[in-house]
Amino acid sequence: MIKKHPLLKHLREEILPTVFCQGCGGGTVLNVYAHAIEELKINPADIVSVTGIGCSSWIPSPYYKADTLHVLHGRAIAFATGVKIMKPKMKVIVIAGDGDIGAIGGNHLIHAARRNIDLSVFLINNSIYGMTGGQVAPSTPQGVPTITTPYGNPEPNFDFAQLAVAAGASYAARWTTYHVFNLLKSMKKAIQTEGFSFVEIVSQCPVSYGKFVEKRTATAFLKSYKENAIHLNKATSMNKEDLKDRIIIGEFVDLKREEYTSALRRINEKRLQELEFERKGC
Ligand SMILES: Cc1ncc(C[n+]2csc(CCOP(=O)(O)OP(=O)(O)O)c2C)c(N)n1
Ligand code: SF4
Ligand SMILES: [Mg+2]
Repeated sequence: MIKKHPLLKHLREEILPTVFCQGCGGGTVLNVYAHAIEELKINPADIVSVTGIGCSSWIPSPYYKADTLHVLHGRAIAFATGVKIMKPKMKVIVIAGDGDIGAIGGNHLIHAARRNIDLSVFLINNSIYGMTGGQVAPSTPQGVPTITTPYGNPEPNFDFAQLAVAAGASYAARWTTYHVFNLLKSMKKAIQTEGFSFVEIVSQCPVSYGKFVEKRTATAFLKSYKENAIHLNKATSMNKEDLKDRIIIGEFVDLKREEYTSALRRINEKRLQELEFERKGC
């Protein structure tokens, strides 16, 4: 008898195999995510996954077996905020693409980090709009030609991890699909953080980026992540020129400050006490 993989229970087995293209980083992220939930011994019934539209959105919906909100492109964090306020005990986890969270949804990202609402946000950064065929994204490196920037992208790209730090995240890290063990540790830490946590996952899209934009196989992507990644501790003593084309990996922030829904509860309780005081006429 063929033994079933123990992590298959985390997936909607009836719709496997996934629709990810061969070599897509989405499968690796799904694998690491299932390991994180398993190792943390979290009951998937206590998770609400929220996502928008894009290939990366398939990781939580439909493949990961938990209650899921698959919402409008760019609005995952906004819906997740509503879920967290109404269901503060649930683990609310947002997994979506760089276009979804960092372009159309960028405003929700910075304000959720500023509020320090207890969400875990995993942004899959494949440097492109993968699902729609390779349009430029705010994460596409400057100079790279895409379908919508055939003469080279004129815009500098966002540093999402640093953006989350500047906006007020309690935890922020960046890894790649090559650094799976570091990624696993960070995902677990993010899920356990009481406050806004953010993990940027640099991932390969061998089809929309690798084929149309810059010819590169999945293996070549992983090799480049291995060779070009540099740990934050080392990067801080290097100059801008030496850091060109390097991927800075590591944990950018890990701190504790008051979480948004706790602050709301604190204010509500105080107001209720005042009303009670007024009602008694004292
Ligand atoms: C409001 C809205 N605008 C645009 C689209 C079209 N659209 C669907 S997915 C997508 C981009 C996906 O890119 P990303 O979020 O990076 O995910 P990926 O496919 O790369 O994983 C776009 C522009 C849409 N569905 N809704
Ligand atoms: S188009 Fe790119 S991101 Fe989408 S499934 Fe294929 S390889 Fe993955
Ligand atoms: Mg993308």
